[in-house]
Amino acid sequence: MSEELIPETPEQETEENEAAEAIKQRKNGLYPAVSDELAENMKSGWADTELHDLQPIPQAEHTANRRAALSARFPGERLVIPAGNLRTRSNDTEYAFRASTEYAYLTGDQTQDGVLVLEPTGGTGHEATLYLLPRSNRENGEFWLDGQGELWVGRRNSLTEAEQLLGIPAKDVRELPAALAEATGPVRNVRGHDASIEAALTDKVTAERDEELRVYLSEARLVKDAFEIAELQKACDATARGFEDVVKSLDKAEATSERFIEGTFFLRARIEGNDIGYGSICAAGPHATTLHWVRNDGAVRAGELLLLDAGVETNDLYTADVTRTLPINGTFSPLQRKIYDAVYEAQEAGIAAVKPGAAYRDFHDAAQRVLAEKLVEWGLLGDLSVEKVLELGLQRRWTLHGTGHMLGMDVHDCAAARTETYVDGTLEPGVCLTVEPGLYFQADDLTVPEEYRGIGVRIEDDILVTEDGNRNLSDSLPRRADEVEAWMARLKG
Ligand SMILES: [Mn+2]
Repeated sequence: MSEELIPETPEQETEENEAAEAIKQRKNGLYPAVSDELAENMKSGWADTELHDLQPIPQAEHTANRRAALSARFPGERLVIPAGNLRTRSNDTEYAFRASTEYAYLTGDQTQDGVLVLEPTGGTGHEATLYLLPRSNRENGEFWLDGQGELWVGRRNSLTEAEQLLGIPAKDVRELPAALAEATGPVRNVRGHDASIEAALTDKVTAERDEELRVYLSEARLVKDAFEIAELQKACDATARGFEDVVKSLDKAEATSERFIEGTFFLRARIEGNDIGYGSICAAGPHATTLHWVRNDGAVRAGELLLLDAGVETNDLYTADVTRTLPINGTFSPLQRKIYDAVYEAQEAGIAAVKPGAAYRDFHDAAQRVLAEKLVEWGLLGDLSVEKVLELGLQRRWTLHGTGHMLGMDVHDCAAARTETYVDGTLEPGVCLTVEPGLYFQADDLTVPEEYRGIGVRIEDDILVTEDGNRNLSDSLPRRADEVEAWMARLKG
């Protein structure tokens, strides 16, 4: 990549302080030190590329419903939901931008620095306005001299185009701080995304009230609408293809490292979606016992297992979260298979407990019970009964984590929801969660037979609660041991 254009210094007599002044002025939006002729030349000769009569994005009717629900919850209050800003990676390079979940959920837009404002209208209801950076000004040089000018970063939608696409009136985001400063009445802001908005609102908001907004937006996403369910299915389907890509290239991973697996899956995520929804866990051999192994720099060896936990995030920012544990050479050893079958059985019990009216905790309890039974059966817990093991939670030395979580735009979705609506809540149609039991025997665990050490198995699927039970959105990937082996044999050819 190239650097931002630095205005040339006109003559030798330019002093250092003049250069500093020039840079300061540029930062103020003025662009000196290019010749008058060039500046004049760059103003004109550009075609009008305004697009007309754009159709609304497919999500527009759903985002309108979501805003209406939000409006009903906070009548008479001004609500401010920022997309967030670019974050510096190093010097003048930034991380890839990913709009805040709250903003994208309510607008279908993903523009950096965008802000959704819901203005209360009299007694009930709100008027939504989207504050965005408009197209670059060509008269003042912003277009080609500013690092965020369209010449550098690409064409933006005009405000009129954004209005048509998103179904929300749009204004220049540079007007927003002053508008917020002038505004009176109660305000709530989603914190943590846009420091300039927080600064503008600092005297008008409270942490408690802002938190209520954040909690509402988390709980609103507990039940997915039809658009969201279709997106999650899309994410799972793309993820399944990514897993197939990995199996097909396992020989190359064996010749290099886990990084080949990470890169292979990432390629699929970028082709079919926006990104990976979280750092891929590409854990071969004993790395499978490290729950969040994302260094992915280890060796991939035949005879060991690969635990791959990865998910494609769609272009509308819904992510899958799928794990398969695969024998790298295509065939489970007897001990690997014994442990794998136990986890499979636990997952089956967990999935069976996902249905409308069930307590959220049920699927976790069902899976933990199966795992505890297996650990007792294998003699790893002495003479203790399964009931006693579960009562004391002793199985957790090897099961380690909860059996699942809500899934959606965030991989750990709805994380701000209150305990009573999430962990202590009841499942209903439209809820989507992961069921992902595992068993992990650390390489240095002296309490298990030596041959267990360094084996980690997790199987994770994305389960939608339906009217009469559930649907496994990721069931295009095999789970049963013999089916996994047959699938791998076919793909490895
Ligand atoms: Mn998960």
